[in-house]
Amino acid sequence: MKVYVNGRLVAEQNAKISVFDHGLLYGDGVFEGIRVYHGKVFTLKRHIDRLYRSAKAIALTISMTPEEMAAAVVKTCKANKLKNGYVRLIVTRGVGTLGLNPYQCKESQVIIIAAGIQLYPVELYKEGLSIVTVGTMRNHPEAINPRIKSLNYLNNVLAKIEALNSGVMECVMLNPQGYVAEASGDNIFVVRGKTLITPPVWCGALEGITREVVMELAPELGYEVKEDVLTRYDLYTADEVFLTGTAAEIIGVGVIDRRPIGEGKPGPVTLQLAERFREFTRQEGVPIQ
Ligand code: PXG
Repeated sequence: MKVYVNGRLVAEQNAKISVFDHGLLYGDGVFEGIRVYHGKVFTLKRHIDRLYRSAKAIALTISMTPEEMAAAVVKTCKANKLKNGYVRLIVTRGVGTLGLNPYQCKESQVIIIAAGIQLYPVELYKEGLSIVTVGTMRNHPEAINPRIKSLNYLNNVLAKIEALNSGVMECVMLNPQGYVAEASGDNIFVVRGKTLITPPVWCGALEGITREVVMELAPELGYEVKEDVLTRYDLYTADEVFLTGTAAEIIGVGVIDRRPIGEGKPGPVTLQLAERFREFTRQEGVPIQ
């Protein structure tokens, strides 16, 4: 595997960065997870735009333009002959001193890894995911805004630990007001009749790109989409609940807190949206030539 490190494609074993990098020392940086489907980089511009918004939000100046970044992603996919897979794009604050001061960091570091992806087991897409509500609340927006896709994912990691320790793979995270925010690595939707409801990002959700695509495709299929505050009541009483994310795509939730949701397995709306999404992955994307 060839890894992109600051403009150079190097062998995996030579892909190294400094122990003084503030990405390592303080989780000071931003990242993206991007899919490649059928030889095309899926929703690349949206990911690049979000990366630069995340960077701006933490006052990190990326040492290349968005266009150069997009070209570097495509180049890394090409070097690895990636047809279907997953790209991890990381930008750190760079090498600094053993102190918080980010102004000691001279230049951001850019790393691009084009690899395979570990999905949920296929049967879960038919049977439905079991999830639990966890006690670890989503970061307060005025502490670390959940809209920033930063390298500091401890909030999500702690929630994931709670989920795994409860014997399930994902969880519902609530915000400090007790409203539903999102899952540890996915956005969440509720289906009620012909309406899809997802929490607004101010409730503590990442502006997920899969979420955005679902919100665009759903009206074509006759569904109304609303952003609204959700409580656990809304999850427990929903017709269907599903999660969206770059890795998970669209996955139905069968059980939350040991309560069956709807029929206790992915419902017809979730399955229809998942099918439409799969079709969209064949249409959209920047070709890797
Ligand atoms: N919320 C959070 C907190 C996320 O990290 C999503 C929602 C979904 O966003 P997209 O843009 O992917 O639709 C994410 C992103 C992984 C992994 O390897 C997945 C994410 C982040 C980090 C790792 O499974 N999901």
